[in-house]
Amino acid sequence: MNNPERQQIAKIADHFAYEGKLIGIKEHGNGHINDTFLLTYEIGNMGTIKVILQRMNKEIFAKPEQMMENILGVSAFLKEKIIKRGGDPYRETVNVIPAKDGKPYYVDDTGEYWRSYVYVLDTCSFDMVQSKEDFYESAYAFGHFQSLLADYPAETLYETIANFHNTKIRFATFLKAVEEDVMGRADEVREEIQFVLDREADANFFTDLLEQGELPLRVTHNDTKLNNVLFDNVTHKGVCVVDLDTVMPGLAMHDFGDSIRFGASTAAEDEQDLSKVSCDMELFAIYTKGYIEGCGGKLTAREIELLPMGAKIMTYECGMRFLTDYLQGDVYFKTHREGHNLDRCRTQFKLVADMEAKWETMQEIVKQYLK
Ligand code: GN1
Ligand code: MG
Repeated sequence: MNNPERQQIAKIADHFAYEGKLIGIKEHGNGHINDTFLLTYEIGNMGTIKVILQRMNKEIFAKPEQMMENILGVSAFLKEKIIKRGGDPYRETVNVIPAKDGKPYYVDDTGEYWRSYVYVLDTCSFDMVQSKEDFYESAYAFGHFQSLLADYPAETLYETIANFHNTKIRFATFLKAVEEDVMGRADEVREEIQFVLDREADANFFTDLLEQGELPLRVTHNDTKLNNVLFDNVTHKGVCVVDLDTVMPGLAMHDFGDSIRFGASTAAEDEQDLSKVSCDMELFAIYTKGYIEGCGGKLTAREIELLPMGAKIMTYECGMRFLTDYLQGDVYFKTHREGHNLDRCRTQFKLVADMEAKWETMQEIVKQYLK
């Protein structure tokens, strides 16, 4: 970060209900959508305190006010449960710090939306699985998150991104992007396009079952990447589920699947050497155990049976989204190099193919929980 950028952030920070003197500004995290900063304040002689300041992506979240209303509602609900269980409400869920005018966000002169969170002390996050135990912890944390929200009034939640995990609609958007080919990139990715087309049935799978009323809609997180769980530095317990931007009614299989596509992969999401990319069955088994246990017996047999399908479809959908964005000129996900979205798409499709090859094993693993 350069000085003018720092000054800009300091100016924004002035509008939040912070106390003390701002002594440090750093970029933070690896999200693909929002811009995140870690601010350090010195409060008199009492030492320092850190807070998160985030610019929300208003192209993607068209109604930031509604998103913040969701987050306030969900986090207040979680806080109450955490306190009842003797937990620490400042560590185990997100805490929004309001702007000086009391609103949960601040709009700057250029129309950008900002928000702030309490920084959860002595925690860390990972972009790749470091140990099996950590992966179990993340699974338990996401499962538990869902189970805590099982009685949340789902009808009060706004849909922050319409049809977010509607794979059927994602498929239609993809087809349109191929047809329009605004960047003239389609010819170069015929193989990837074919990969998507060959699996159209997968795109319709969950939407069809939902229409037939076969699956329960739950309040789900919808962005269950490993780096959306904070781990305690010392105990390595999964302490806090963050990034509540897409908490909406959804499918348990989607939450499960998104974690698998990201965390059970043997390589980074944007790895260019595809020979390194595969879906680790041991990690798949560990996540399955942690997630089912975290959900505390709330998943139906049908949901458990469909967990492998969730993994495959979420990976397919994510790859399709990266490819769509590549075709549309990299307008959605942040990219840091040429062809970044294409690299990401290829890892996802490699994972899908690998899951297809390991399908029987995945079925066997979840079957143990159906007895
Ligand atoms: C985005 O912002 P981040 O990194 O948590 C995206 C997810 C994708 C993910 C792929 C709102 O998540 O849906 O799965 O990138 N979030 C949104 O890494 O689109
Ligand atoms: Mg996110």
